[in-house]
Amino acid sequence: METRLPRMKAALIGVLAVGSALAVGHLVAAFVGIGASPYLAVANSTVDLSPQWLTEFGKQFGPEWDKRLLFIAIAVTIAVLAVLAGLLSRRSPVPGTVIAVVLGVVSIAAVLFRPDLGQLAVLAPAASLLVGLGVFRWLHGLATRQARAESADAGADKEIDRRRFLISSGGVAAGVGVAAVGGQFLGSGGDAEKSRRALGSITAARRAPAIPAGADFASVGTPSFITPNDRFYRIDTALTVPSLRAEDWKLRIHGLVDTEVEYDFDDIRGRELVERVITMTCVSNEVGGPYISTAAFTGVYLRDLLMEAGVKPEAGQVFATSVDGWTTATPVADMLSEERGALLAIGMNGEPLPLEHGFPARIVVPGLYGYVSATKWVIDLELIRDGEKTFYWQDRKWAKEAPIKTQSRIDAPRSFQSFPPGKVSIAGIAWAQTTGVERVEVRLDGGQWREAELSTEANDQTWRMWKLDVDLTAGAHRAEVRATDRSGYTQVEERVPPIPDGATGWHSVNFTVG
Ligand SMILES: Nc1nc2c(c(=O)[nH]1)N[C@H]1C(S)=C(S)[C@@H](COP(=O)(O)O)O[C@H]1N2
Ligand SMILES: [Mo]
Repeated sequence: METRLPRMKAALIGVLAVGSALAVGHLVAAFVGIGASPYLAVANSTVDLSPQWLTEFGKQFGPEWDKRLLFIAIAVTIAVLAVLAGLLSRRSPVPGTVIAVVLGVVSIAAVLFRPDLGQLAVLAPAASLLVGLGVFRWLHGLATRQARAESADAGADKEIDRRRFLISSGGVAAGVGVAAVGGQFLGSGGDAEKSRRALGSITAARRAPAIPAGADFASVGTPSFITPNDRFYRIDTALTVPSLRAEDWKLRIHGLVDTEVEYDFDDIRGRELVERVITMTCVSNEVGGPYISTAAFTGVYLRDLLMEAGVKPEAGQVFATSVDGWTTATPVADMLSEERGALLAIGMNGEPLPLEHGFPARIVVPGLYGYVSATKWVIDLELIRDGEKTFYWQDRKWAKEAPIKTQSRIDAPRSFQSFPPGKVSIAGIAWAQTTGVERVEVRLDGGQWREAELSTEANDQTWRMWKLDVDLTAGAHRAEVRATDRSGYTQVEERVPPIPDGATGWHSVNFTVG
């Protein structure tokens, strides 16, 4: 007589088999590169292969949330597949076996295509496949035996088989938890963090001028002039922070150069380090958005490194690659410009770069949005002809070149804040990197533009704070802001979205008095 597993049990077997496959893969990945975890590899490939609209849809949840949502969506998809695989295998283990092999091959392929993983990394999805298959066949066998005993009504055997299945599946579930947590713990950037701590502080021989007194209006609600490292905005496509030790880091400069050069961390640290205070901005910042921060970066001029290699005249762009395979390209002229002073940075606010901000080394180019310049975990610079290759966000319809647009934001009041009648301080930030902010104007309830007081300027590569004290009657009010830079350009009212090369429009805030 034909035996069929009960639905619940069949589904459970599917989930446990897939769960153990992913958990063991994650654990093995902790030793061969956490990115080889089949779960993370599939997630990373999903990010890289996502259609444009999905990427943009995800981004509106913010960089932390879109990652979390992606992890959840992938987990749910995998769980559904696991249940289906289980249900399809009620009569015979063949369908589940086939699905396991297919999933295994897909994750092996996903890992092989990650540019940041070595050969050994294949061990993780391979272990995953073997364990997944093993657990599936084993639990399926136990459950089938039990089902047979039940249909034959074999008294005591039935009870033994039932217990055996329960204990085995409980054991598998516990093992899944231990392996997943263990992998997460062992694989979470421990070596890189140790290497970072061993470096101590990073001090520049040529310090940036001290931040002038009155550079911010933090007392009335603007950000502090320097953003502390743990509050600096973070944007990247990395689902797990690349873990690279300073000892293992190398930067290669090649392509259209006279001589290819390679630097290790000591080469860079041993040079005369310079410190520059720079405001970084993300192109995906909406008008009024949070993706802007300022730090004192320490490093060496990229210009010096590029000159050592000798840039050939036909080179038009510097194509940069990070250890996790993310790429960008920056016009050679911007990298070589002395006024701009693009850096290969190894320090941020006196410390080595935090892991999330590109440890051991990143690029910072004042005046250009991060996606066309600020490669974190950078390991390779190739001089190419203009347009010879396309880079990560260019392939996703963002502009090839993207200087930062002059912008301003109201930080106080917050939207929908209410005040007692009397004096209200309106305050915020404005930025026009490499040009400098000339003037900021505020308009209340659609009235006359009034010039705001500007904070003391640190340099033309950083933001500038502004404030205006106003007396307002009771009721609802609306404040708008616009900045003018030293080229004479005044922000236009017309709103354009961030894609393809940065948002425009006036930021406004509604609040009430009374
Ligand atoms: N390797 C890598 N570097 C990257 C990115 C990335 O996704 N991967 N994102 C870029 C973008 S879009 C921005 S705005 C800046 C953000 O740098 P931060 O996270 O240190 O603020 O890094 C840039 N460098
Ligand atoms: Mo960005």
